[in-house]
Order: sequence, then C-alpha cells, then structure tokens
Amino acid sequence: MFESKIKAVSMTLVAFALLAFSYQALAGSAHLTWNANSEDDLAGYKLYYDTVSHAGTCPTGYAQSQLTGNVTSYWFDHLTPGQRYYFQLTALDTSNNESGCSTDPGEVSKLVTFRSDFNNSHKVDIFDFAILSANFNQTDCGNVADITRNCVVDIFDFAILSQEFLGEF
Ligand SMILES: [Ca+2]
Ligand SMILES: [Ca+2]
Repeated sequence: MFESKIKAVSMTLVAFALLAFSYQALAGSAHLTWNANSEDDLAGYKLYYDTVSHAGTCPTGYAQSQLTGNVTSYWFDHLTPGQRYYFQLTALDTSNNESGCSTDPGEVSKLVTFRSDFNNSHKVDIFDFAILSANFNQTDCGNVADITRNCVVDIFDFAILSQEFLGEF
C-alpha cells in the first residue's frame, strides 16, 4: 500500500516535468565566460548578440542584448540550434556609463548546438543520455548536464533531453 503510493507520486512528478517543458520549442545554448573588469564602480556587463557579425561597428548593429550582473559567465539557453551567433561584451558602471566593446578578444562566434548536446556532436543521442545518467543527482553548479541551470541534475533536465532526443543539424 505504502509502496504503491510512493510510485503514484513519482509518476505524477514525471508527468508534471514533461508537461512543464512541452511548450518549449527546441532550443540551443551557448556558454560565455570573460575576464572580470577591475574598476571599483563596476555594476555589470552587457552582452550583445546577433546571427550576423558586427565586428567593425560594435555595439551598433547587434539585434539583441542581455544585461548581466557582476558575473564573469552567462548561459544563453534560447538560441536556435544549427545557427551561428556572434557575441560582444561591454562593461557598465554604477552610473550606467557603458564601456567600449571588448577588444581582446573582440567579437566571438559559436555554432550553437542543442542544450542537451553535451558532447557537442551536433546531435542528441544515447551518448548525451549516458552523460546525463552519469551526472544524475549531482548538485554542483556548472555541471554540463544541468540544462535548467539550477545546480542539480534531475528529472527536469532529463525531460528536456527527452524532448530534444534525436535532434541534429
Ligand atoms: Ca551529442
Ligand atoms: Ca537542473
């Protein structure tokens, strides 16, 4: 009796996980990291991105931008798999002054892959599943299989992998 109750609860959880993510279109991710700006009044950074290069005109021309706090890395998780994206970075101070664009390096680009393509093979298959399985229940922030970026590899990450399974470009 007790055992079957537990089972019912876990099955509900799985159904909820699949439902919660079913509305999301397939999405790709890119992880950007940079060296910290050392000025005293640093407030954060602004990441510019687009699907075409604007290397010569930065920051003018980029279609989109993302503010971050005072951090040195950021995950983009809603990009299009198979699309190349171009990124640039500026710093903002507490008076909202914006620096020029980073020059070392300048613009960087990445061919974006699926969030659950952990081994960057341009397809989501049994090898990515094996990586997620090996990391299941791990609680380290930054784990490659933590697709939801909540510092635990769990059923929600598995739900995303299931949805992207066999995706390739
Ligand atoms: Ca893969
Ligand atoms: Ca997670």
